[in-house]
Amino acid sequence: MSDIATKPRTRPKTRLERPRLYKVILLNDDFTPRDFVVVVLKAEFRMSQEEAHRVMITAHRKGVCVVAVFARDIAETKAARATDMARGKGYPLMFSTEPEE
Ligand code: TYC
Repeated sequence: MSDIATKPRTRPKTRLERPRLYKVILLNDDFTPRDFVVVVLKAEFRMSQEEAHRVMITAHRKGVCVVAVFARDIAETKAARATDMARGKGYPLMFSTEPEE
């Protein structure tokens, strides 16, 4: 084995890994009105009408759409708030989160 491989570390590892980012994902359902999905996207994710409509239509056609990417706690809070907004109106709309690769 070479010297380089066996040499003990002389100082502690100081570089930290960058924290993982999390995707907020919009899931399609058969009941939530399209316009309401757009309202939620604009309110919770600060999207323009056009952007929110595009994301809503993508989820409607494909089943899911990535809304945005955040640090874990922000992604989870926004997904929960957006889902709760729909629950408050009696709609089954769902937002979930998952880590980026
Ligand atoms: N599919 C719903 C309808 O036809 C609209 C909708 C779109 C619901 C996107 C959820 O994530 C969604 N009323």
